[in-house]
Amino acid sequence: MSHKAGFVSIVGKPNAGKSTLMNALVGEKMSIITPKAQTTRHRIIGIVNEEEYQIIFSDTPGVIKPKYGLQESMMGMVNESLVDADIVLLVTDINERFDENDILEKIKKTSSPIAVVINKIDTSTQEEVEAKIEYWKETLNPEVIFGTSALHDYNVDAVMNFILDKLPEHPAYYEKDTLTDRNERFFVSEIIREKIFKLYQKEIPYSTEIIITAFKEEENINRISAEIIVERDSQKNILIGPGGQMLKKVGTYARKDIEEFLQKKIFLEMFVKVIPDWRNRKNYLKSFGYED
Ligand code: GDP
Ligand code: K
Ligand code: MG
Repeated sequence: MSHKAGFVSIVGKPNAGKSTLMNALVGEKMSIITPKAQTTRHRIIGIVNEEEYQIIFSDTPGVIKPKYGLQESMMGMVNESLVDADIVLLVTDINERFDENDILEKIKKTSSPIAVVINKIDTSTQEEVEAKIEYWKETLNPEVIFGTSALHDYNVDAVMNFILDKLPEHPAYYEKDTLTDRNERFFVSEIIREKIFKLYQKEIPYSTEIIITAFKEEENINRISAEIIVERDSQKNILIGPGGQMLKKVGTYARKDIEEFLQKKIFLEMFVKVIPDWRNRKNYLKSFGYED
């Protein structure tokens, strides 16, 4: 039986309604959502799993990369999240001014199908909606334009049908079992990765990988062990920092977010391990899930 899977990038200005739309799209089918988790390629905000498809919604991974500085650096964000999106949703508040700028140039350059979602149409007249549709036809000429009210779940199903129509044939990217600790493990490792991205210069984040080696659920606490894999002793030293200070920081920040995510107290221990040249070693890549 054929199976579809892909990444849907939701881009747009702050407060356009991206999160609200995503929640409406994911709806009851939501297997997991986190505003925190980051991956190398995408910031995953929600995954929809069905027998025949898996949709991975994501936005703005650029925010975790220090080089982009201010989170408002929307160009950077758009740039990043477009890299390998299978489908792009540009969400725009019908009331916002969307000036001509590079963002649109970047969007125009992607080869992925684009939908413009004019959101919050509950706050405007039919004429205003029509005018905006004209505007977007002229400015971007996307594959399709929707008028939605994500807040009131109006016309969100049309957006969903567009996604399902454009989703590529592909095996699932992530485990499809329902909310098990596998999923939680994945997000826990992503939270740790995010902290490493935030706390270290660029070489370190890109040469590390995180493996959750233990995830023990007790009544009042989860005991989590993680291995941080690096390629060289020098990287291990940087990660740990003088007197272990840096790693301690990673642990403190990560624990806070993981507790918020799991809604439970956790005990987190982390070990840094050197595996020379792990990127080139196939069996390791395999066990990290980069190849199937
Ligand atoms: P994001 O920053 O793009 O993720 O935007 P949010 O999803 O957080 O929404 C920003 C604000 O707009 C929130 O107060 C939402 O309740 C509101 N909002 C989102 N969608 C709609 C809509 O369709 N109609 C109206 N009236 N408000 C909306
Ligand atoms: K917001
Ligand atoms: Mg949001």
